[in-house]
Amino acid sequence: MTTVEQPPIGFGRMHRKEDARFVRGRGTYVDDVNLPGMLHGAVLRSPFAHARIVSIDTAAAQAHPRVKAVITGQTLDGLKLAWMPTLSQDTQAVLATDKVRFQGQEVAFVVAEDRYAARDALELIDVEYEPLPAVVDARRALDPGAPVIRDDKDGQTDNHIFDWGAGDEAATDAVFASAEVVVAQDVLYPRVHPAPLETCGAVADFDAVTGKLTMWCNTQAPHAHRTVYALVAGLPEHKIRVISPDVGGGFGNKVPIYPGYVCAVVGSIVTGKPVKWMEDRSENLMSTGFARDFHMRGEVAATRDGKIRALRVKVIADHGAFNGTAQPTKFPAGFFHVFTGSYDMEAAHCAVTGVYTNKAPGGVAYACSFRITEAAYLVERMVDVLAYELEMDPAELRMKNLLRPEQFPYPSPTGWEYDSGDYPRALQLALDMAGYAELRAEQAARPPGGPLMGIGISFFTEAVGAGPRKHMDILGLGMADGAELRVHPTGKAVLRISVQSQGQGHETTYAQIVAEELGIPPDDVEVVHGDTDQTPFGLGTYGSRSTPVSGAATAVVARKVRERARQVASAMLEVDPGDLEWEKGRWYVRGDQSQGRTIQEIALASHSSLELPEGVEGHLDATTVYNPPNLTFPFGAYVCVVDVDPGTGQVKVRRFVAVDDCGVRINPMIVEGQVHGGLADGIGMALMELIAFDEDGNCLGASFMDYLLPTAMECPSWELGETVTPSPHHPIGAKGVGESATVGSPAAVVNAVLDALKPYGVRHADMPLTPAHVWRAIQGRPIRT
Ligand code: PCD
Repeated sequence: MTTVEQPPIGFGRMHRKEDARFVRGRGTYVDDVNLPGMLHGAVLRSPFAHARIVSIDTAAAQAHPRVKAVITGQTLDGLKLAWMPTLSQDTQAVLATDKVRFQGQEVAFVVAEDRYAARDALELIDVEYEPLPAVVDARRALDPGAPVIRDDKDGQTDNHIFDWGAGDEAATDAVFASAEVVVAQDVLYPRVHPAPLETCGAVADFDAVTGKLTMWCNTQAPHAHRTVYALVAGLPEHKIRVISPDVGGGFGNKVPIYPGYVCAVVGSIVTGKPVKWMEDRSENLMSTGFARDFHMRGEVAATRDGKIRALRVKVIADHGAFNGTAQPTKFPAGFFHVFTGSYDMEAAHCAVTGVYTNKAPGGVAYACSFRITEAAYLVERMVDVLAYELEMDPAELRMKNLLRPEQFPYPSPTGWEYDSGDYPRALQLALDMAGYAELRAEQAARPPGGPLMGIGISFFTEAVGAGPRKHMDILGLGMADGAELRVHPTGKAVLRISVQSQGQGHETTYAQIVAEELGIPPDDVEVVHGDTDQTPFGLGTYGSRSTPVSGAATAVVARKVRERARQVASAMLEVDPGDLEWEKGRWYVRGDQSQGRTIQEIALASHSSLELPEGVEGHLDATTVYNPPNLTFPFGAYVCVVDVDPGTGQVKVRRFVAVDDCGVRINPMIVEGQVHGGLADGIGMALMELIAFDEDGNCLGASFMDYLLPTAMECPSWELGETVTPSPHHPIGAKGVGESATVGSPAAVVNAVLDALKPYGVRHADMPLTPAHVWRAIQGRPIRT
């Protein structure tokens, strides 16, 4: 148990300010928004994965006494809204006009007086489909003769989306050609879903008199959404207000713009009333942004004594029916090219081919800064596969190859510059905490044929904080973020930021950054976010970018205010500004500590009749836009211990040691909470979670009965450790951490299970390692999903 006494004036453990409303059930989520006269929308979805639409008959639904409007693709076509842009510069059907391309695709939208009537009326819509063969396996999508999914696109004659690569292919091939040892392994990162507890939804309210659209929507990126609506609908931005209220988890699922949002807007325009649309659980799992679905073939070249020389990987990326991934434009495979991970090597190359399949669009960065989870998993699996082949201890193999502290800033073979790190120290700490030698001794003492135990290690490096405007934009919007800080006369402050909390505790940590810089207690700093009318422009919260970008903006804007305060203090104390020294919360005269003014006194004076020097404006406020010079590179070392019952294949996670380094921690308690959540996520993906399809493209996992989420039952009591290697370019030395554990933990769990299965000669098996899957692997029949 953590005890928290006084809230710190700055960094430190502090209970989350927002919890006062959350634990009392007083949060305001989008489904809590109820406007006078509000109507309810529901989406009719395709039962087929691939079918031509022959006809849609909406007459019976229109005749339903409580129905106000029925909208189809044809209605939208007339408004030029049947298709919308995706965040990857593809197009996506809002409501299908010609064909349906995945099971669960949006076909029609009913607006009714209540949500039950809206749902009932869906059943009155008669759609005639002509089923087509479906492409379900991404590895078959480019086969000659495979049905072409996107025949709506001019010039698209197959299911190919992009080819993309990074690294030096020739140099890599040359190392492979001369390597003593080469191992190759097919590794699948299966399709999983972020599955936030709160599903996606919106309330659209178009005011025909003022021409203003107000959109309550649980988006992770309110400003980016507003700009896209402006571009699509031709409305000026000041006539659109996006309000993202309290959000019940995002995890990347709430980054894209979904057809339901656009339908709610159209519904409001058509009916003249506010329209609410909330999806249910199955809709969320079936049709909104899934994650991963990367088919990878990794190869590692090494010396016989275990020095890794090169890494090479080919990927088939399944993007579903519309390319709806979200990542900086230049990088269609996201940041997958950090796949060399934490290791020193001569060369590396990755080649990624993106394909369409008849599955829901997505590939969102689920707790993953754009495909880093896939990359970290691949390299950590490959290192264990190499250890298996060389019969080396996986900890020793990692120690031998980890980047050394003196190599930072480290230019990676695929173009990154890792900012800072001390990797061996983090791994050693994790091994010590776990008691690695004793665990290996326990394992060695086990009699053959009995219960199995395995020890799995993973070491990860992330690249978070997208990103420098020079390299990074989404739909042409640079990834810089604004911040505004205003100190009231009484010394209380309001901070306005562009990023959007979904449970991370921004209202607390951003107040703590201001507190650290200005000495104003965090309880006196109000953090305003999630409303485009009230906050400066910025690209939102995902890819653990808030601390690296917006956290930096907050520190910078607070420092600007501190400088303004210095000018005011100099007028108050009648000394030169250069003769003032800062201590937290106060400017004082150098050499005479007793002569000083607190930030609160200065705030009042700045609003008073005090005469200020030439060129110094009154009031205590500032704005800034922060364009990060580089990403931040958090890292960590994880050790997982599992027990496996060879009779049933049941895996139990006995222990999990996680050492994370995210640079300076603003609120260590929040950081630990973030890590706990991510570790649970990792256990879920490693052992339980899979969005599966049959060969016709029917989605088999569209409920929590099939799509299993981890609970406390599956999780051990986490053992956390930390090292602190500040980011040299971040104003407060912080790196992002929100996704670290989700990125790092799946490989530790999988490596542990495969370590346990070693006596059976199993080198690799794909996630999720369900009991059936593990049992089959033991029988020598590993299955591919
Ligand atoms: N921190 C501190 N320190 C440091 C770092 C950090 O303190 N060094 C903290 C902050 O402030 C915050 C948190 O922690 O509060 C986090 O952060 P970051 O890392 O920066 O992150 P952000 O941006 O804020 O967030 C985001 C993330 C993500 S991305 C995800 S997935 C997830 C995470 O976050 N999600 C979530 N976490 C979480 N939590 C919760 N509760 N919920 C949610 O939803 Mo993506 O891309 O979207 O997929």
